[in-house]
Amino acid sequence: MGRLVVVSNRVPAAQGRLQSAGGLAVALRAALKEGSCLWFGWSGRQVAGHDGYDPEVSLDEVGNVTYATIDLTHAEYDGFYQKYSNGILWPLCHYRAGLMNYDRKDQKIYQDVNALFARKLLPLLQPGDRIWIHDYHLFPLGQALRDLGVTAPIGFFLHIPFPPWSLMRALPHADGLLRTMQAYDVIGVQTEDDARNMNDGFSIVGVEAKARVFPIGIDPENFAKQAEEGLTHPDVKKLKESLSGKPFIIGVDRLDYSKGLLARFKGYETFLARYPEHRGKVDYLQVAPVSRGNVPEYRALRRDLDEAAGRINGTYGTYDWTPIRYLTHPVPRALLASFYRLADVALVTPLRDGMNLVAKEYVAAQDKADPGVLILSHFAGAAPEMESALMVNPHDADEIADALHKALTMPAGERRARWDLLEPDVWRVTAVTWAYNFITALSEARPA
Ligand code: GDG
Repeated sequence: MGRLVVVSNRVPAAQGRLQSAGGLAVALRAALKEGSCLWFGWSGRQVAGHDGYDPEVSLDEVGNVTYATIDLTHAEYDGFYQKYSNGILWPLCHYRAGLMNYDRKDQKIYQDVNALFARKLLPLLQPGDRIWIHDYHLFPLGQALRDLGVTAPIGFFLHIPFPPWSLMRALPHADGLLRTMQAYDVIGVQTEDDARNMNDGFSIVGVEAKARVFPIGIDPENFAKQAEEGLTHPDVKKLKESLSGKPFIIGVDRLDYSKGLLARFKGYETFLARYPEHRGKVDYLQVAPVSRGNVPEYRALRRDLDEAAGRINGTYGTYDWTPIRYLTHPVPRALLASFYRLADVALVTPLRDGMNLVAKEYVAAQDKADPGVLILSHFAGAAPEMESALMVNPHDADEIADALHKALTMPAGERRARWDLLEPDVWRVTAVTWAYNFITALSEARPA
């Protein structure tokens, strides 16, 4: 069996290599467990750079995985990562063309960095390799590798939604972007909607390619274990004591406009206004670690959220009760699972989301004798698998308010019945099955 070569924009930093750090690392851990693997990408470091600057590849071997990373110049980081990937492709793929800040020169840098990735990866490749490329930062990387003569099987997985062609074509040269995807032997997306949208795009533009659905999941066993074991952690006990027996609502999202945080705060505010009996009798913790803080839209969102949290706390708070506990810094992973377990309700209300792993983590973390209630947006990629949650339209503050009231007053029998329907899928569709299914499809599509 040849090597698996994973390419993603970010590669876990040295200190995170042994443990699973972020979402992608967790999901890929299973795939990287066997055989020998190479993981290639950006180091996370920016350097000054100059004309003719050519980054060195730095190599680090940990167990069976070789991590190969390159630095980017400030100009590459700005044009490729901040502007084109996060300021254009991200909003567009989340159906927010109005937030797109398009500039032709950033597209050029995006293509150049993809070509740079291909050039730096090429000498590291070996016969028998299968290459698996991840996410919107690297749409054209497969084509860039083919242009250099790579004949290995190459697969691409898109972690975020893919919009209908009528919207996608707002991106100048979107047809060219789709055309580069002919380079892939397997193209994976999260949901049937995404596959339909992408395949419609392919057929309109006349591209011979086909997207298939490979929904991502979590490691439920590990997460359930962490949730239970963490209950004895002093910080988890402190949180529990601070609740003084009150029911507890949790939200956990990167501070991103796709997550619907502002609409969620409005929903909570409406809930406090329309259901005064819950005032002072419930606690809501929103964990929203700042992300992409240099992109203007993210800075504006943070200001809006600060203002909304302040307004809600100022309006409904009392000297001994704060309606929203709002954190813009991350909570350690070891605590998070137990926080979910303590929570009677989880609010997962993105306006658009590729999948949303938080919804699955919350379900996995529950005590099966006394599970909490998941409130889930129709627009999360997880929605089709999780329809036994309380489903809401995140744009409708009254619907969120009603769902909160319903969740907080739901009889234990109904909570258990809903959770019993949600839990099996979280165990059936996992990070392991996702990686296994994709890699199997890649091996079948073009035997290495
Ligand atoms: C993209 C797609 C798709 C969050 N806050 C903290 C923290 N987290 C962890 C969560 C979860 C992960 O980060 C977030 O995953 P999501 O799936 O919810 O969202 P994105 O980051 O937007 O991920 C998404 C995913 O890729 C996978 O394909 O599902 O749709 O947008 O694991 O628990 N972790 C810690 N502290 C925090 O404060 N430790």
